[in-house]
Amino acid sequence: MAEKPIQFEETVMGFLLNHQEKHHRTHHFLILMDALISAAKHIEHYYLTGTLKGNIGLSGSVNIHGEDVMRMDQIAQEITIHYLRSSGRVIHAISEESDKIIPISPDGRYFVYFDPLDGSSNVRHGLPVGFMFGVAKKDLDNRGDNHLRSGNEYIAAGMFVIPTGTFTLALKDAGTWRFHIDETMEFVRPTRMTLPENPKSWELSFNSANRYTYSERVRTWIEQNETKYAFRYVGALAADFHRTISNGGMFMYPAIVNHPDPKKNRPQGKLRLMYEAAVVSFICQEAGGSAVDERGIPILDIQPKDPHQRSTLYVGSKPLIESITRTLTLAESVVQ
Ligand code: AFP
Repeated sequence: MAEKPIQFEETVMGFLLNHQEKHHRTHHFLILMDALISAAKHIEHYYLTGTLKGNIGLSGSVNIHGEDVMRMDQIAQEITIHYLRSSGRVIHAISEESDKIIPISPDGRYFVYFDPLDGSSNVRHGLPVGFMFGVAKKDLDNRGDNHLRSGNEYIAAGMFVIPTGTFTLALKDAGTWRFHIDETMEFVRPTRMTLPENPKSWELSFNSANRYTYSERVRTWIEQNETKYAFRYVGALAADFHRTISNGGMFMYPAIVNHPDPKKNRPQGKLRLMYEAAVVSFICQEAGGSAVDERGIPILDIQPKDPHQRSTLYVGSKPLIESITRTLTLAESVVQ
């Protein structure tokens, strides 16, 4: 039987090199991306061997959000900081796992906002988690300008769904691309992603256990629309949103305003703006979708006041975001 010809694929670094050349940009961004990709591969290795190496338990410490930190969260944080430092291209980083802004290289060029291991509740089950990041660039003419960047100022955002070997990357005004890991542990075969226009494949994704804690207008929207679409929820934003990009539809994490235990209300939502909501919103916009918060305000327009600021999130296919925005911005008098 004839030997199957060797399949050669375009690698992510080859793709980025062409992108930089095409736009007459520098090598600095390539070095940063190489660091982020190396971090993701290293994290995936530790995740895959987590059970055998005994790394899937709690670390015994609690993060700024009052959540128990998993041992894997610490490992992913340590790995990411190592690679960002070795790149020499990052001024400071903001991470879900660090209370404070992390100073890295004073003469760096970029700010990096990341969640090293999103979906901690899936870790002990070996289920999909995410490594998510957003990148913004410093204003080279205004060295002192370290202000927190809104999503519209990001130049790139990406998410690795671990341990599936998939990487989704969005580049400012250059689209959203998906890559798959090959036998040489290279991310290859850049595939342009756009949200499917045909509602037949669309899905809704939200924590249905919370639905009675949402506002009346959100509950009404769900009742009026949920029978039209399939429903999927993994509990890790990167994994759930990975599906939304592929099948279309909407992922939402609304405000929790009617919780039987008022202490558990989250009028600002649960997700963090800079390294969760803005990351998926940037990826979604470059794939032809959009994203708003509970006020109907575009997520990418929100100027962060705090590195760990929370945000409500509705992200996905434009017609669904327009529909939920109409409901969210309806005059109070109409809702009653
Ligand atoms: P953890 O990292 O604490 O598991 O939270 C994951 C997350 O930030 C995001 O990935 C999920 O979409 C969302 O929270 C899940 O929250 P619920 O468990 O409240 O549905």
